[in-house]
Amino acid sequence: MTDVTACIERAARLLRKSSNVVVTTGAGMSKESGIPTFRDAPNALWKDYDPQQLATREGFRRDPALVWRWYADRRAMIAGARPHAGHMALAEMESMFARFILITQNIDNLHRSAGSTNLVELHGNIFRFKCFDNDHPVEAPEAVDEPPTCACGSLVRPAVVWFGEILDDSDLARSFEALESCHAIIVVGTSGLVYPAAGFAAAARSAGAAIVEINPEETTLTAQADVFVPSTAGSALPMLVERLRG
Ligand code: BJW
Repeated sequence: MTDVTACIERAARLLRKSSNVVVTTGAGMSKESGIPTFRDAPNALWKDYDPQQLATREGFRRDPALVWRWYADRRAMIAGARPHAGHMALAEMESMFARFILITQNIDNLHRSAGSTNLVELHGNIFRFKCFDNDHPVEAPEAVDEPPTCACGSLVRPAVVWFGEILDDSDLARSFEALESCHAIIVVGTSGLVYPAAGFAAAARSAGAAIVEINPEETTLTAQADVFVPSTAGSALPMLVERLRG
């Protein structure tokens, strides 16, 4: 029996005792769909740019066309991606527990495409748009090289959450209500560096929940996890669902 199989079995045992489960996912969840993680080496075209500078209001103010093109390139790449077996496993998991919520930091729509419905997209969605000054929702604009203009005169931007921006109140309320009552939290494919998501496992733990982490690399969370599964989302999640079905 491999270590991973033993870890999956331990995770399944914990989850069988739980009727209220939170799953939280980060960029590693989408890696096997061909989408690079946020902190992976960037592709050649963007190697001279720091995502932490581009994904900010200051970055957009400084050079709106540059930030617009960065998102347009990423959107084109994401549009060609499909959910993998791990996304499908999480969609199936939704019906296995009396209460279940999936809180993703990903903006790529893949959980929705896989069929997850009780979903919080904490950092927004790259296929939605709003204006920079007033947050007016804007219909998906034509593919253009420069940000278009909203009816109010403000430039249009992707409806994602940049560094330093406040997250949506109702998304946060739904998330913390679930975290404060869950029996177990499964943390998949996040480096745990960006708040508030980086604090979710600790919030769930303070309320008495068990922590399962799935990641091929150890993270800042690993030492606190009850079970660490050293594997990828696309491999570990289908195995876990299989064990839960059995
Ligand atoms: C695999 C795998 C496989 C690989 N399978 N796994 C408290 C303390 C300090 C600072 C702050 C704080 N509270 C707030 C802040 C400021 C800031 C923050 O956290 N800064 C940190 C850098 C320190 N947070 C914010 O600004 C947030 N706003 C906020 O809190 O407002 C109130 C406030 C503001 C200011 C001060 C205080 C309070 C907003 C955060 C918005 C983040 N937005 C981004 C961009 C979204 C749009 C876009 O994509 O362009 O969201 S940043 C980026 O990081 C993106 C991601 O969702 C996010 C997290 O990254 P993630 O998902 O963890 O990806 P990676 O790449 O880091 O990790 C991938 C992992 O996958 C790795 O572990 C791999 O090993 C693993 N992996 N293959 C499974 N196959």
